[in-house]
Amino acid sequence: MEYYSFIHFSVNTYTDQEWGNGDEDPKIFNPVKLDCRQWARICKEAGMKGVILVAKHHSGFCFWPSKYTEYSVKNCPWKNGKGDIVREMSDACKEYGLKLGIYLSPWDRNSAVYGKPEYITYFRNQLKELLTNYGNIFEIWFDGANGGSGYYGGARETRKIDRTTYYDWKNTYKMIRALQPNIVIWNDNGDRADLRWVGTEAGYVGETNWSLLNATGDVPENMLRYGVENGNAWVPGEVNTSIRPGWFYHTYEDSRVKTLPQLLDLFYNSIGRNGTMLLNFPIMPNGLIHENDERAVLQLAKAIKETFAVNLVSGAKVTASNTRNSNKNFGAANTIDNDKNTYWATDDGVTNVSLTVDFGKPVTFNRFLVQEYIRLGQRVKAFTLEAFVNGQWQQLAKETTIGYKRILRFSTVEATQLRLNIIDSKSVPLIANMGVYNAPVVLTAPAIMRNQAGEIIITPGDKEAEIYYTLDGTAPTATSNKYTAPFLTDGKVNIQAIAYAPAAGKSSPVSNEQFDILKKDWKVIGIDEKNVYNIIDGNPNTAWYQTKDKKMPADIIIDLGKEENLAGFKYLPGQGRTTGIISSYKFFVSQNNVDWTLVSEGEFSNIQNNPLWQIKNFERVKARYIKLQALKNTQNDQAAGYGELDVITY
Ligand code: FUL
Repeated sequence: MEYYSFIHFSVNTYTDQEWGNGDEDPKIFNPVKLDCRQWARICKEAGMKGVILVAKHHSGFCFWPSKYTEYSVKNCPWKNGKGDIVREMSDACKEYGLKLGIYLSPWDRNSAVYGKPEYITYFRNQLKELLTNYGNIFEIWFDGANGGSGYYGGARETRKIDRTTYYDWKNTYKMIRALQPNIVIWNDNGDRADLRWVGTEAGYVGETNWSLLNATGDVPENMLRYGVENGNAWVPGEVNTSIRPGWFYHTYEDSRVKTLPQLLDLFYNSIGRNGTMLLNFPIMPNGLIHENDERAVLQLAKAIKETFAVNLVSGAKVTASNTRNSNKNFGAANTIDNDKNTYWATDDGVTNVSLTVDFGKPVTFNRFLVQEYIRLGQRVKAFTLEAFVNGQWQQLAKETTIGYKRILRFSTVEATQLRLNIIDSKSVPLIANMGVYNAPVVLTAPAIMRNQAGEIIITPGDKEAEIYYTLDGTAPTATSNKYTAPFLTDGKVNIQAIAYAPAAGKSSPVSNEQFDILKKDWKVIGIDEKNVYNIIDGNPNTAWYQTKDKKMPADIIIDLGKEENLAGFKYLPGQGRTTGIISSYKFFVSQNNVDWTLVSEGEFSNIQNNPLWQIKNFERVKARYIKLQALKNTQNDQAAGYGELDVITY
């Protein structure tokens, strides 16, 4: 189970919230196109092995007709209250050959008895339903989140519990294991479970990653991230993250689905670091996974497939500097026989040892995969990787743990031999499998920005890609200007760029950016904060927000340094947050920063759902100063934020 999905969907999908409060009317839950087969098909095509369905999130709303509450699909319009999403998911998983897991939130903001002992009975009853009626469940997920406040049957108060003792996990675990002997328990609430959180939802685990923790005691963040070398409990790390910023669906995140380079980072930083990868799909109100999410995850699947299609060690010769009892059963060849159950081992006490792969000819590669024979524990503490290039050994990597699987990325080399040096190991190292691959260059359209100084910076999705660009409006090819470092430009620039993989002779789609006048001499007036220059630094990922005490209308005034011929302006809201997105504005110009002329006013339509560049043209006018006045934001509060502000000149 290296790779599986999360499915987040509930009543709060319909209120556009990340957490439901427990008082959402079940009548809002009406996913008219709900199709668990679509979810399962996408997971299967993505190469996943299973699905963890959020059967009940913090709102308390149940996806199955539980006998123990009315707050469920029983009382929603979908299928006239006769539906059961857990059943449909379980059937779809069977059809697509996927395993089913369940997320059941311990925190329940609907339940009147939450916080009291009776709730534990309620919780266990629900667990029993889920673990009895839907076949084999491979994993059960107990979220640790508890924000305190909630509806709680109408009490509308804050209820605090001690999450280490309240749920009496010991007895709950007993019940779970009796009902589902093969289940894996994930729990962020106290008693040690079978899998651990890695301390972040950002999609990575430590490069050093021990699959061990201590069976008792606290687990501070560094233990979550790196595990515990000498821990006495087997608790591997599971990397959970969402394909979008949020766990639940929000239209305004349609343009923020993780890109292929981001998803590849996630893959290498989870599965590639001895972790599992649990990737979330938020479900839309209509009951489907959005096409952007599907496209992204299938692109990842394709990239993984292409990368690992040909293992370059097959046909190579492997030798070891030491082999246990010089016995062939523990021979080096076991590491390339494609069988995870055979392994190479050394004599007792030999923990500094190497394994050399001789390709017999020059081979080009940029990925190395290695696996320990994990049934006998995780052992390797330090290793290096070297390639024999032009008659010399060259170090490619210096690392710590391996574990079940470790995958290293490095710049492409051409070498005749490869050497894995185990430097230190807790005990005799046992290596079950090795792989050497040549990943194709990822060809996504490069990102182009121009900073305030006027430097053009082009970043490819894969640092091995070459970049070519044009400034004359023609389509770039591999014979255009080659980009090697940021370069200065002045005035209006129309730039087009491609990423190019020379070996494959393939190029990415074209990126195109048009920059207007240089902002080098621009000054933000009246705001004495360095970060305010994030507004004009050309980087969409840096933003500035008006201070909390600032009320609407909130102004930003910029001195352009000299009189300019203005014909419009552009506004990009902050990309990192959903607050401070200006929706209603006035735009003024001035020659002297005293007398202002209104040149444009109106709204930025649909900016909450699609927080992209807003372009407003106005009658030509000459001016030195510009003022963007925020009148309203999408949340009807006083916050005003800016990712970028720019002008259009004639
Ligand atoms: C968190 C929850 O609060 C989120 O809503 C989400 O379910 C995530 C997987 O875990 O702790």
